[in-house]
Amino acid sequence: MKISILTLFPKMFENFLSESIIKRAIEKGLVQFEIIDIRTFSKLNNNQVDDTPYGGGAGMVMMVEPVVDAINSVKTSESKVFLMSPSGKTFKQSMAFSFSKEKHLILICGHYEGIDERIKYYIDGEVSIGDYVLTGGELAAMVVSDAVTRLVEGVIKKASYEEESFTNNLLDYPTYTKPPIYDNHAVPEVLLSGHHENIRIWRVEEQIKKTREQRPDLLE
Ligand code: 6GU
Repeated sequence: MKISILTLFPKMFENFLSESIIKRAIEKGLVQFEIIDIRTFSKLNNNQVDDTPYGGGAGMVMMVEPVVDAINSVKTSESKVFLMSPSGKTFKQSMAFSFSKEKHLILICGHYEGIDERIKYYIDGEVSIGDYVLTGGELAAMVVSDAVTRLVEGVIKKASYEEESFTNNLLDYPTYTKPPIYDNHAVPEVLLSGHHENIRIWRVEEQIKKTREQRPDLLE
C-alpha cells in the first residue's frame, strides 16, 4: 500500500519514517510513503499558500488551489483522500483496519485556521484523532499512518493485533516478564502455572475488569 502525505512541513516526517516498525515495513516494500510539500504548488511569488479569512477573524486560512493541485499530482483511480482536521470523524481501530485494505491513501495536513471549506469537493472524508486541537495535521497523519501500517499484511504478526486493545471492544490483558518478583510485587500465579486454558480464562476476565475500570464506554 502507498500513503501520500501532503504537508507544509515535510521535515516533520523524517524521523517518523526512519525508525522501528515503520522503517522495516518500508524496507520490506510492504508500505510506500510519499511526502509532498504543498508549498511547491503555490503559484504566488513568495510561495504563499495561505491568506486571511473572508468575513474576518483570527489567523490565516490555507488556500484551496495549491492543496487541490498537490492532490492531483499524486491521485489515481485507486486513491482515497482524507483531510486531517479536528472537525473530522474520530479515528478508531476499526477505521485503521479498513484503511489498511486500501491501495493508496492521501492524507492532507491542515494548518493555521484550517483549509478553505471548498476542499470538501475534492476529498473522501475528514479524520480527527481525538477531541483536542493540535497546531497542525502532521502529528495526526503520523498517528493514522502508524496505526494503519502495522495492520498491513506482513508488517507484524497477526496474533499481535488479533487480541489487542479495541480489536474486540476490550482493552488488552496485562502482561508480565522476568523477574517473577520485583520489589515484593509478584507475577500472578496463574501465568507461571503452564495451564493454558486457565491462562486464557484469566486473561479474558482481566480484559473485562480493565475495560470496566478504564473505559466503561467501550462495554455499552
Ligand atoms: Cl487531524 N488536526 C488538528 N489540527 N488537530 C487535531 C486533529 C487533527 N485531530 C485532533 N486534533
